[in-house]
Amino acid sequence: MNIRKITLLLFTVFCIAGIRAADVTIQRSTLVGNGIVEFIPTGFDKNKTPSLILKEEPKSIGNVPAGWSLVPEFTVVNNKANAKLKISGDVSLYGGGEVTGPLLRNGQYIKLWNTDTGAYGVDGGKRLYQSHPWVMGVRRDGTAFGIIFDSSWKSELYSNSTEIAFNTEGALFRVYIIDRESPQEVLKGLAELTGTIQMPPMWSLGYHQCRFSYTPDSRVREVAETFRAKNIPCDVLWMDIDYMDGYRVFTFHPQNFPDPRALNDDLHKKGFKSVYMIDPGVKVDNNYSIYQSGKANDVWVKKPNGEEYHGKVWPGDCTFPDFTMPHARKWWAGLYKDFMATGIDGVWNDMNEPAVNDNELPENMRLGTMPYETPHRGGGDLPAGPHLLYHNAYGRLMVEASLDGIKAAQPEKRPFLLTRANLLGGQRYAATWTGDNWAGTEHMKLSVPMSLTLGLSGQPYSGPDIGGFLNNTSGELWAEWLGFGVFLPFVRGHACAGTNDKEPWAFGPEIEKTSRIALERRYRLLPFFYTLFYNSHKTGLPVMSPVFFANPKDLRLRTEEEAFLLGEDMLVVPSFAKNPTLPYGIWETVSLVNGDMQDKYQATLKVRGGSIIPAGKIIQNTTEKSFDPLTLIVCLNEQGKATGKLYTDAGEGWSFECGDYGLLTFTAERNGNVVNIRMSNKEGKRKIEKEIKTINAEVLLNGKVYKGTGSLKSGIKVTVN
Ligand code: MIG
Repeated sequence: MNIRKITLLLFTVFCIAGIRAADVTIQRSTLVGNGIVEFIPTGFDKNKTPSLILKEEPKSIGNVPAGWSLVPEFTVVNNKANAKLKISGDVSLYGGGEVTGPLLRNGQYIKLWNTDTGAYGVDGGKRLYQSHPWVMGVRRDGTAFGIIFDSSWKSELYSNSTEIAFNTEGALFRVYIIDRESPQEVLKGLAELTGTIQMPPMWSLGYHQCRFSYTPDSRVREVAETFRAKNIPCDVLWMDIDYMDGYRVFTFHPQNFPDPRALNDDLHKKGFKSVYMIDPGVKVDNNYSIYQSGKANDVWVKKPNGEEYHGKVWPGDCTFPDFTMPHARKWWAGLYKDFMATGIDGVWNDMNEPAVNDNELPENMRLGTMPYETPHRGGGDLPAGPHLLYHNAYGRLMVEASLDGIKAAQPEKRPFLLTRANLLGGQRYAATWTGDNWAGTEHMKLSVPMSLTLGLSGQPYSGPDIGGFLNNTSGELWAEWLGFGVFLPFVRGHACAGTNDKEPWAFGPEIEKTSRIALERRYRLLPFFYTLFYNSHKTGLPVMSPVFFANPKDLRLRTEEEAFLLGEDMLVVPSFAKNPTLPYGIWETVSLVNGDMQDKYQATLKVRGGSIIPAGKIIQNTTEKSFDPLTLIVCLNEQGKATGKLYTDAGEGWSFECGDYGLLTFTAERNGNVVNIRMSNKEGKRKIEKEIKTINAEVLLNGKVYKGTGSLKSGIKVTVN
C-alpha cells in the first residue's frame, strides 16, 4: 500500500463516522497452476480466514502471465470483506453449487449460509444446504474462466451484466481465478485446486431405495424381497433415523432393529447393501455412552460462557461435536468402528448444516442453527473462530471425520458417504443429494439444473429425491421422474414420513412396468456410468454435463436445462422436455431395453456421432456380473469413424490403484459396407479377456440398427447398408 492509499484510507476511516469503507490493494498475485492465478489482498490473515476449500496450499510456479485480464477488486466495508470481478462482453455464468432456479446464473443471487430448506422454501430457495463460492463464466468464443472465493464466512454471491460480486460478513480472503480454453478445462482446474471424488464402489451406482423410515426391520426385509420377487433391479436399501434407539446416533432400536448384523447379513445374501443415517446432534443423556464419552473427551461445542451448547434436534436437547478440533474429528471417526462392524456398507450424514430446531423462539429470533458468535476452538491448521466463520464448513468437517472413520473401520472397502451439507471442495469426502424437495412437477424439472450446477461446481456425484420427498406422489409424477432420474449420477427414491408409499411397485402394474424398464436401462448403462465416474475421479469433469458441453461455441445451447449429457457422448431428453434445444450434428436414438421406445415416460437417449458407448446386460444388482456380454453401441461420424472408452476393475477395494484395472479404447471405422470395431488400446494389468468373452456391437446408422458379434481379440465386423 502506498502513502496516498494509506492517507485516503485514514481519511475515510476518520471522516465518515461509523462507516469504514476502503479499497484494499492486492499484496501478491502469482501463478499457481496452468492458467490459474492466486490473488492475496493486503491484510489477508490465514488465522482469520483459513481455507477449508482447497485440498492443499497452492505453490507458486511463476509470474502472472502477460496480458492476464481477470483481476478481482477487494474492499472492506464495516470490517466485512468483499471481492468483485468486472466482466465485459457477453459472458454466460454458471456455478454456485446447490442452487434452485435456472442453470444460467446471470443476474441470480444466492446466500451462502447452509440452511435446512424444506421444500426449498427459505428465502425462495436463495439459501440451501450447501455453499459453493464459485462462479464459472463462458465467453462467446467458448473460452471460459472460473473464480473461487476462498472463504467459508457467511456471504452472498450475485452478478449483474457488469460484475460478479461476493460479499462476506468476515475477514479478507484469497481469490483464485482460472482462465482456460474451455469450460471443461476450467473444471479440471477447479479439481486441481479442490480435489476430486473418491472412486465410488460399483454398487453405489445402482438404484437406491429409501424412505423415512423403513421400520421395523421386517419391513426392510419385505421391501428387499419385493424387489427380487418382482425382478426390479436395486442395490441399496436405506435406514433413516427410526432405526436408532430414541434417535441416539450409533445405537439401534431394541425392538425394531434388535439385530442389525442379522439384518445386514440377510440383505447381503439377497445382493443388497445397506446405508444408515448418522446425524451430528448427540442426545444430552447422562446414561448414553456416546454423550458420556464426548463429554470426557471434551469435544462438544461450547457457548461463549464455557457451558455446553445445547440445541434441539430429533432426540430433544443435543450437543454437537466441534469438528474444527482435530481431537474431536478423531473421536468421531472412532465411533464408526463398532457401528460398521455390524455389516453396514455406507453412511448418510444428515442435518449437518447444522440444523437446530428453535421454533419455540419468536420468529424474528430463530436462526435454525447455532448463534453466530458461538465459538469453535479449532486446532492444527484451523484457528479458533466464531460460528459465522465455521458454519458453512460444519458439514464438510463432519464428513471429513466420518470418512476417516469409515475408511479406518473398513480399510479394504471403498467408502460410500452421502451428506446434506457441504462446502465447495467437499466432493473429496462425500456424495450429495439435493435435500427435501417437493413431489411436484416444478421440483422434478428443477432436479436437472440443480444436479447440473453441482457438477459445474466440482460435485459430480449428486441427485434428487426421485419422486419427491414431501407430499404424496402420483404414479404419473413418479414414472416421469424415474424415467430420466435413472440417468442422474446418484439414483435414489425417497419419501417423507406420512407420505404415500413410493417404491416402483406402489403405483400399480402399469407404473411398475415403466419403473422396471427405467431401472433396467440404468443397469445396462453401468459400464458407461462406471467409466464416467472413473473419469470424474481422475479429472474432475462432471458425470452429467450441460448440453452446451457438446459445443461451447454454440450460443443456442447455453440455457438448455431440460436435456442433459452423460459425459459428452450421450444425450438424455426427459419425457417432460417438449422443445429442448439440442446440439447440431449426428445424434442417433438408441433403445436399451425392449419396450423403452414405446413407453411415454422414458427419457429419449441419443448417441453422438463419432462415439462408442459401452453397455452391459440387464442384471438385478451389481453382485451379478454385468459386463459379459458387453455391448458396444457405435454411432459413426461423417467420416465413418467412432471411438469410446471402457473402464473396469474389481468394482470395490483399492487394487485398481496398483494397476488392477482395464482402461480400454475401442475404435470403429467404416470401409464400404463393413464397420470394423476393435480394441485399439489397453491400459492396466487386469485380465479383461477372462471377464468379457463376448462382445456385441450395435451400429446406429440413419435410424437403423446393425448388429454383429465378436470378442476382444477378434474384434467385430458389422455389415451395414
Ligand atoms: O428433519 O431423517 O433431508 O432426507 O428423511 C428431517 C429424516 C430429517 C431430513 C432429510 C431427509 C430425511 C429426514 N431428515
